[in-house]
Amino acid sequence: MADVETKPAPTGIRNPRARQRAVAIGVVRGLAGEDAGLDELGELLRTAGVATEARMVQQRAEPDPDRYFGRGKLEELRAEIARSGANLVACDDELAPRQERNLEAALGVPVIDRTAIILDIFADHAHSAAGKLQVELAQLEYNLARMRGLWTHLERLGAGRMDGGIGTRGPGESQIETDRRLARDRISALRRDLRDVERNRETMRAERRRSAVPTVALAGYTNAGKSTLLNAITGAAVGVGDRLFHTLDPTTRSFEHDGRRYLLTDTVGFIRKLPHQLVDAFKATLEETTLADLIVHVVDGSAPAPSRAAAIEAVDEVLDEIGAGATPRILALNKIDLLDDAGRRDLLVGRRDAVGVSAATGEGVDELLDAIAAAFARTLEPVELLIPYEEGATLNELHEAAGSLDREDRPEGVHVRARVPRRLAHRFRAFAVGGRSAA
Ligand SMILES: Nc1nc2c(ncn2[C@@H]2O[C@H](COP(=O)(O)OP(=O)(O)OP(=O)(O)O)[C@@H](O)[C@H]2O)c(=O)[nH]1
Ligand SMILES: [Mg+2]
Repeated sequence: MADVETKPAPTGIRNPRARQRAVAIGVVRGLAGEDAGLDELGELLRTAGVATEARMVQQRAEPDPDRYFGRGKLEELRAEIARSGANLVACDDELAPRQERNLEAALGVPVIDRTAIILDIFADHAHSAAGKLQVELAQLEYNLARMRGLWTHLERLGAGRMDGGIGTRGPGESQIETDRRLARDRISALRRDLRDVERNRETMRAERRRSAVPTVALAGYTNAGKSTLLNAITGAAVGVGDRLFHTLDPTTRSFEHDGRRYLLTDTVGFIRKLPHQLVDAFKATLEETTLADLIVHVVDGSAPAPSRAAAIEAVDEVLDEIGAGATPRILALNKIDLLDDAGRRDLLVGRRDAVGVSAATGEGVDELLDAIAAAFARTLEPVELLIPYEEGATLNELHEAAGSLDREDRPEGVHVRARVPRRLAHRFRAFAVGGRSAA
């Protein structure tokens, strides 16, 4: 050991070789010099392992269609890159291929957009086979659009490489066209594989539906604390992390409250300007949310009011988009352990649909469970049934569907008054007392 010189790890100085250093850029539409959007871009970059050296925003109605920024601002950006020593520009919006190309040409450093960063994080965080397929599909779709851009660009420059040789390429077909065809073939194959995954999941879901246990989905902005809340409520050990998009695959666990069993599902988080390629590729995952009886919308209650409102709005939008807009919903304002009394009051004032919780300390979790039970109860239909003794299976099913039963054993069978989920009530109609059920 003595003759091996071990260098101490550099402290305080970043390793310039390993680090990518970005200037974060964005367009602020409308008024307010607020750059909350770039805070989030900074978080995305941090999650992707990129340091943010500087930020630059331009206020304008819409980004420039050719270069994103206006010409003057572009000059400033070039100077900022030189000053800060950045080796990358990261844009808060998805760039059109043309914008990306023109920016790179004007700036002399690679330019990445918000969608590429999010896709990169998803690729890094995907562990399951399904997750990897979904991410690859989204990436290919994103790249295919860019390839097309590149292709027309090359054609215009007369650089499209013609290849009439033997092999897979047809005469006159350029390399880029071949690449595009391969990408399309791969996209078809991925969609096929995903349909198989979807079929498996559908079988599992059908089982869950048959089991009559109410399902609750946790939905919310990335990093809001959904997985931590799942763990707090069900005692699960789902991974939690202070980075964006930690969870990509859905996890379902059960819990009991007031004699009723529930299933609780944790799934992928949302973000503002969620890339449409991901919404498309993650359809199967997002469906977990659309099929729930109830959605608990988890919010980071410790975030500043404007970004909290923006996050709530973004989640509502995605829920609408995936067809879960009409599902009953509770707002769980999480991380209240980080707020003082005044902060908590401000958070909850005028919000009768919301519960303040801390998934970390367990505070408010019982109230949340009560709220879940109450919201669920509103979806229940009262039934009065007479179930013959030989219908043991039906009685078990009823137990699951209704939780506690008001039962009385009579000579001809079990007389029961209960409340069951509306979607299941039809199963018990055959045993209804006096035709229509009464409360
Ligand atoms: N102080 C505090 N921190 C919390 C609380 N709940 C979660 N966190 C922290 O917030 C971060 C994100 O938590 P997760 O549970 O991974 O969040 P998520 O919503 O599942 O995030 P994604 O899976 O990335 O969408 C982690 O660092 C948690 O430790 C809370 O009630 N209080
Ligand atoms: Mg999570």
